[in-house]
Amino acid sequence: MQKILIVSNRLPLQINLDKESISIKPSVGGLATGIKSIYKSFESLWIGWPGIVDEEINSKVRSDIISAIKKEKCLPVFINRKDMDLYYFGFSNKTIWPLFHYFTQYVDYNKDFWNSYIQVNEKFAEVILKNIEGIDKIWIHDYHLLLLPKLIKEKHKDISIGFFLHIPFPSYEVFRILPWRKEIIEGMLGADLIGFHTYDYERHFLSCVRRLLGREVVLNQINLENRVVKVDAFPMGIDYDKYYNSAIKLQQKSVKDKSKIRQEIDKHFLMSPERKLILSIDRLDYSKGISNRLIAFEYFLDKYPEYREKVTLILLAVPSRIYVEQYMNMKREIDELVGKINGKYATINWTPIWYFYRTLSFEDLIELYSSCEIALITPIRDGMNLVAKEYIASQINDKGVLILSEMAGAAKELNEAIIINPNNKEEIADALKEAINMPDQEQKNRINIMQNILKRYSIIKWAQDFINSLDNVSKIQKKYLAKKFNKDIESEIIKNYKKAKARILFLDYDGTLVGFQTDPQLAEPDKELYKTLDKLARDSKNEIVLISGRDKAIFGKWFGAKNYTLIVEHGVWIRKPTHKWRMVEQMNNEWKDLIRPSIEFFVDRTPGTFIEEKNYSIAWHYRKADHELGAQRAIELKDELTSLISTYNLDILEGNKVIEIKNSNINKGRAALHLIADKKYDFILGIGDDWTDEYMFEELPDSAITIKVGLVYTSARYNVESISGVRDLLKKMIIQ
Ligand code: ADQ
Repeated sequence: MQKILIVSNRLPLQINLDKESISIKPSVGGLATGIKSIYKSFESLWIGWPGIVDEEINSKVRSDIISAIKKEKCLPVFINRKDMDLYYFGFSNKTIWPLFHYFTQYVDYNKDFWNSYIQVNEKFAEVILKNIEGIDKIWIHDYHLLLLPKLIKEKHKDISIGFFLHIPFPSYEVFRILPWRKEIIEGMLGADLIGFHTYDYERHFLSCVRRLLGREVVLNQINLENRVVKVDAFPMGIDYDKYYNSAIKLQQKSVKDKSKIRQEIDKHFLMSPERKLILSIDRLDYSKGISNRLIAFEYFLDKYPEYREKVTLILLAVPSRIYVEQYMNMKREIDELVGKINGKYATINWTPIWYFYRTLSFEDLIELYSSCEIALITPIRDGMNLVAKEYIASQINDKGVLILSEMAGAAKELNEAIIINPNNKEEIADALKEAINMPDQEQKNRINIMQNILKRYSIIKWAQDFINSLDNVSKIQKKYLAKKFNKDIESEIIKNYKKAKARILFLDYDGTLVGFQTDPQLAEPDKELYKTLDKLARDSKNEIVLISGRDKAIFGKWFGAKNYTLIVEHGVWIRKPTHKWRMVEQMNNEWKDLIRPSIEFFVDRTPGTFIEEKNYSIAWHYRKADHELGAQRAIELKDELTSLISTYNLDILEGNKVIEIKNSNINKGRAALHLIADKKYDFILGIGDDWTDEYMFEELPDSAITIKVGLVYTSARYNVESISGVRDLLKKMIIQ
């Protein structure tokens, strides 16, 4: 059975120390439920902080805790009070939390916080590494452990690592503010699969990878030197059946068995049957927009006085991070706002807001969910917001209206809610009016659609989906590994090379034999390269072909006097040693005048890009442009050229940071075929690094050895990691 390690800041259990005896209560939170569902297929271990700082326990209690939680398949990472202050209350909650929720004014950039964050992440890594034997997968959770994936990957590159972020990932413009932004992104990239709640967070992250690290991103795949990383959205669900069934069970209870809160609510309905209850539940956090909600509620009572005494807002706030200054201030502000609104509108028979500041039992929570006609959930930013989903799951009578902030991840799935902007009090007030007056049939339709969505993508499905995707990434990586160049493949090639009587070597130039330069004119061949190619070309059994997108002039200058065959402009021109340039096939280039103005327009709008005009093609280079803007404009340009392309029988070639438009009957594949048609070769080698070389890999006969430089999708037989790998292989051939 495979073994999986789950890692989160907190272990999913509550430890109670009574004098010296220990009792443990497993947590029933959503995450724990989802994870449990994958335990059927895995042996598992959960690593995290047990919830007690070192200073509160002596060594005996410590070892008792270790053995007690071992029975729950958990392993502790012990943290002292100082680190808890700096790493948890500090960097996690005073730096990352506000920044990732766009509260940049609250961000504390404190070097001590950062140092402790590194240390605690290293501490987690240490515990994991000590227990890594037999582990196949690791699933790391949330913003407290952003550096951990890299720390593990560095030591164990074969272990599959997944990372899931439970909070938003902010846009590049916000994320870039962080002094340690690169370290954070690099830390996350240690994972093989990175999951977010929504596509927006995913694209923000990919944009940061592109802009901060200049990494190549293809769709949702990041190509690192030796590995691909997948990024995807997995909207976290809830244990739907648990909420729905509990609501049914509670409804069926006899009057005497009903909870205190239920009896209070029943009394309320008895006295004022027409009055509607509006529910607001959150952890007390500035990201949840509680003050905005209260201000909007006050505005609603002002704008629509006819609803006074017809509604009651139940405001339930769960104490959270109570010693952090902003949280204390916020608590004070909310207390005052509630007091002000109640003071302003209350009557003898009516209190506009019932305010609770406490944690509730699961049963009471369900009672509240199922007895409130409206849920008002208005976070300023929220990764997902499970309360919204739990409210919907608890509506067993096909009634209930959800008013939800568009800034909550859940809004992406729950389209049937009334979606509002939490900063627009008029919109919230109108949404309340709409909710109060929503016909029963419409409520039913909306609730049913949302319940179906939540039923389908439950927390269980979420966890399984994540793990399946992690397995798929491993498969993709293994596919690359199977093709990855190694000593055995190399000796096989050299063996065949030695045996062969007529050999032809097709070698792309930029990105294959030499590295990329921001100015293409600077990528001149070096002495060592000349030496290698000359030696190969000297062997009478060899034909060396440099096959490139470059133009005649530059290749003529660099290699004109050499004993190599040159194919340029992706196969337009060919020049055999000592011969003149000739065209591989006849073609016209009248279309260029039509295409050029469109490309010039892109050059004007995209700083750092330029046009390279070749005889039979036009290329638009964006290597020097801002990474993301360049990639974006490349997509736009391709889009714009689509109709011209089909009219004039043209092709768009996507090279490495270059888009080239050319006649469709020109490509490196056709040119290569042209050459091998002349003679019977028993050793054919093709090496290249970009999409233009794929034509060559595809057209060359099956017996050819085709090699792609870089670990990306390819139709070549092998991948070699870098240019130096290519040069090494060529040098080994000379020695034979
Ligand atoms: P949170 O910010 O904690 O989670 P949320 O997703 O709403 O926010 O989860 C809160 C949980 O607490 C819910 O399961 C709810 O039932 C429970 N709860 C709320 N009030 C309670 C009360 N008074 N008593 C007892 N329980 C109460 C973070 C991110 C979210 C993301 C989750 C999961 O900030 O955006 O949805 O993680 O990834």
